[in-house]
Amino acid sequence: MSLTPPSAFPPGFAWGVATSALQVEGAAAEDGRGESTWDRFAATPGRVKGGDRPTVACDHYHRFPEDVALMAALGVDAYRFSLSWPRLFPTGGEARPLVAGLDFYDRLVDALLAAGITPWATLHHWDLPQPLQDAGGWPARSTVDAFLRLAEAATRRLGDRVRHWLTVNEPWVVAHLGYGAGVHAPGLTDPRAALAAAHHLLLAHGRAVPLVRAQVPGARVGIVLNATDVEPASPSAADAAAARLGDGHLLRWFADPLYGRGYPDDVCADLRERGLLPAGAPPWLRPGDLDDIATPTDLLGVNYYMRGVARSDRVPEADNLPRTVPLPPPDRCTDLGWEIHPPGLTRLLLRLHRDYAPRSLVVTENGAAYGEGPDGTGRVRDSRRVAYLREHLAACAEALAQGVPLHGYFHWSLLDNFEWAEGFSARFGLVHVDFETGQRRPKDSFHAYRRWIAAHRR
Ligand code: IFM
Repeated sequence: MSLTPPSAFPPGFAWGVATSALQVEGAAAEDGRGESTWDRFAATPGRVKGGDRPTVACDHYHRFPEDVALMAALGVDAYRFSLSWPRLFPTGGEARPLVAGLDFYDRLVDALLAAGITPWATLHHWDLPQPLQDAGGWPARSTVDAFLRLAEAATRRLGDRVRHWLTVNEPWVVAHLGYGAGVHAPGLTDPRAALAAAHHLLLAHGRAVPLVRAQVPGARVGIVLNATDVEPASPSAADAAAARLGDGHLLRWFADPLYGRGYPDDVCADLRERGLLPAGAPPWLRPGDLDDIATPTDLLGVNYYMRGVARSDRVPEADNLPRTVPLPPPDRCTDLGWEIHPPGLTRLLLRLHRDYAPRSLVVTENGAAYGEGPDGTGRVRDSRRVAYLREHLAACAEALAQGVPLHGYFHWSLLDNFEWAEGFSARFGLVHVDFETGQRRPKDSFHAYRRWIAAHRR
């Protein structure tokens, strides 16, 4: 499968797969678990494709031993999973976590360790307890304190065995798709609330970092950002400005404060122009917040899926230069229409290394939605995912060759799962899941990744 030599990846490089609690666990009403914003959102007609609900999902809550065995067969070093917030704190407001919820993660972690797989835990991968949302959700500062109780409880119980902790997954998505665009839970369309949510997600991250370190000997802690390399559609000045601003909203708004630079001036100016920020300090920014957000971390997680191309809407189309970045042909898009562009991953990693110099970079997610199912023999021939995987692993190797301190790659996802507003229709797994029976079938890409890992592990 590969022309990339084993020496391209350093010894100790973490080969992994990723999932998140809401997307795979199911067992929505078991052992005292509370309702999350995604349970409520999915139960609301018209919000999730096909009316799909995550109530059972992949039933990972019960089938995790089988899933750990699959990971062992795949040969991964690491499994990135998330903790279900409402499984630990059903309302988010309890003083103590639910023992049954912690017991589940205990069993999962022990099974992983017994299989020689390193657990990487994400504290918040979008399943906010609904009562916390009813009290204001991420736009409310009180949610930060509730998150710190989650971080404290999780690291206290698991910190003797879990060293790798990721605080928040993709704050841009939580804030802007959930509170701005309304296409994710909780489904609000208030861009000012989205900005407050983004700030509180960053603050929650920054304040959790010392707390994790205090409880976890030798902790490796960081945050996960979704990012892409935004290219201008043409060489025009207007498209260059659009690309710069697009990158500002998507990446710099998060990475700049995380690395001690505060919120970027050009994005603040754009938000003021659009009436979304006041002339003075934003109402959600308090003294000391930016210092907390900039607490140094051990690693930066990057989720990369597709290329971003910016075309200015500030000049009439007729006055702009012709596009030099053509629209992608269908065979360079996944089933969700996301453009496949592996060089963008190399460029993104190089750029993060150059501009922010994180101690370590990890690709915490990368993958593609393709719908292939079992053929008459039960085999799942997902050759498009095999190609996607190979091309992106080669892009990682290229970044390493150019000096990026990249220390891991986690494929999204181990299993087909509940893909948020797309429901079960978008399949990202290396393993096919029959959502009627729960049956797992490793796809061709599973075997391709297994061979790649065996060939490249040092
Ligand atoms: O499924 C999601 C995941 O939960 C967060 N990152 C992107 C994936 C694919 O959309």
